[in-house]
Amino acid sequence: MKNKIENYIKEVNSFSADNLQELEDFRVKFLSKKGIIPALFGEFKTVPPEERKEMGQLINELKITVQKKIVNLREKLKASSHNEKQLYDLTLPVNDNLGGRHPLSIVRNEIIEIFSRIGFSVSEGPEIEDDFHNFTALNFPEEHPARDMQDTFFIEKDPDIALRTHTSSVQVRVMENNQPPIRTISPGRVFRNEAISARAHCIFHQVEGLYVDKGVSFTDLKQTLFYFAKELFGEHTRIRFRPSYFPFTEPSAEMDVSCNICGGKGCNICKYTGWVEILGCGMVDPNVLKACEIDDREFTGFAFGMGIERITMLKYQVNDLRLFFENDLRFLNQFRSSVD
Ligand code: 2NL
Repeated sequence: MKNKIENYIKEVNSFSADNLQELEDFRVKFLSKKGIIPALFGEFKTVPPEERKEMGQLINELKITVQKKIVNLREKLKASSHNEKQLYDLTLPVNDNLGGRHPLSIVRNEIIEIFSRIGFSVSEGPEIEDDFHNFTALNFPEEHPARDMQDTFFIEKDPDIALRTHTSSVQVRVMENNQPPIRTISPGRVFRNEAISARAHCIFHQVEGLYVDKGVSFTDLKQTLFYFAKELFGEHTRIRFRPSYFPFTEPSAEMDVSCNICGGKGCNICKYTGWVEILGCGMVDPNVLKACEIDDREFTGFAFGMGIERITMLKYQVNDLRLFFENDLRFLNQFRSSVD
């Protein structure tokens, strides 16, 4: 019996399992009710008294060896299955799913690029603005509807602090801090208290432009924006101006480009007019220059503002503005290969 037990101990010591099933079979073989160790304890009853002490110790040694072996192997098997999950095959080709620019960023960058080629700098400013920079300096009358809760998101009242409704507020800051010549564009997010629909959103993106110097005229405005339209929509693009009104410009106009889809022949994008509106513009109102401490007898300027969503919709024929904000990959992936 002594020999038999010693052989079992050797067997257990040299045992190793490749998986949990093999380990379980091992446990059953030794420890289950009908296993080797209970059988040895059964045999123990027949051992003569003078050998009992030694046999008892040997069987216990076997039992402990088996138990330790099981704990040990279980730990090892767990660790190695964990390692397997973390093994990377470094010979595989790299994943090319790298994401890409958002369509609004692509178009914004393109607009910035066009204006920087003709000497415009880029200026940025706070999204939370005071009343002076968002309204008063821009010649909004005291009772103008844009100053109303219904149109603007106010954060505090008295003094009024609100989310900016246009990036003109950035240009007011540029004029306050710099004397002409000033040539700058300000891209950024703006906020208006509007119901969300296919054509309107409470957050959208703008690029505004401002040029102030001695002798800046409406001709400069027209030529600059004509150049811009041709660069953005193609060299055959034509432009036209319609009179309009903004508190901060006088005279004011809206600019249309010949429809980039049908080339002006008429389609459902341009509603069969051949023209699509892309921006508002005008000569900076002298009151705005004065509010920013620029001498309105010495300097004149032009300014313009456009919605990036609107231009992106025209350029890529997107028919619902909400798509820009939903982050649906089926939509965004269509722009992935575009360079900015
Ligand atoms: C539009 C129209 C416009 C301006 C923005 C501007 C800025 C200063 C002074 C005067 Cl600091 N004007 N910006 C001028 C005319 C139109 O935006 O439809 N935007 C989406």
